[in-house]
Amino acid sequence: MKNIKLINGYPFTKFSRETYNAVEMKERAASFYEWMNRRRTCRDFSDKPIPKEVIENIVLTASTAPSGAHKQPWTFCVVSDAEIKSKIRVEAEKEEYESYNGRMPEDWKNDLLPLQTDWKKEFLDIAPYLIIVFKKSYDFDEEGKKANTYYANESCGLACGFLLAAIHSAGLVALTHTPSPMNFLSKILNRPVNEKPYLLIPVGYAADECWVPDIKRKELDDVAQFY
Ligand code: IYR
Repeated sequence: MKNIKLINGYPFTKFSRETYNAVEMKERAASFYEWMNRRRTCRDFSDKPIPKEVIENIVLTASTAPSGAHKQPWTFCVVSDAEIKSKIRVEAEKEEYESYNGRMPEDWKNDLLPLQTDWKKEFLDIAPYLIIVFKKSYDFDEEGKKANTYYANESCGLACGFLLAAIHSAGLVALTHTPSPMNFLSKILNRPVNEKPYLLIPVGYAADECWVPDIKRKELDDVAQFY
């Protein structure tokens, strides 16, 4: 039976987990870093199908992320329907065309040159799944009354991090795509007023031939200060 005790009337369950000795811990931390450092953002997807169950577990993993007051202020819209994907591509490309041809300042476009991105987003049709993450700035309770969420931005960022790690762990690739503005996603997916589009993430196998920018990641000294 589950070990439950009440603290001020609220149920708590006893938490325990395995620990590792220093040697094992060093080895696990190093190999996890090595594994995560192999993750790359990909723009060339295969259309090869993925079992739905895999996507379900990826979304469940994302939803294990910590969130403000445990409100889990997110909805993951999972799109595999070709017609909806195509609608999303048309609208995303409209916005991206405007962004690349006027809205984005020159220095921004220059910073993107090493990544060779442009307004064309064919991956939105090709990737077998698009996961569109919606952020709930507030929620509705069972009676339909407004209910608060907290740190929805931070919470969704954490959930997306977990999502990307889960995708990587399954041997799949993703792209954190940020069409801007992205309110067209609320319309196409018919989302309620309390949800705002947060990130659009195509998921799939990398294409047989997939090239990614030859970028380097910052050294520890450049990203950390030890006190
Ligand atoms: N939203 C555009 C532009 C873009 C912006 C950043 I910052 C990137 O790291 C990559 C692309 C797009 O998705 O193409």
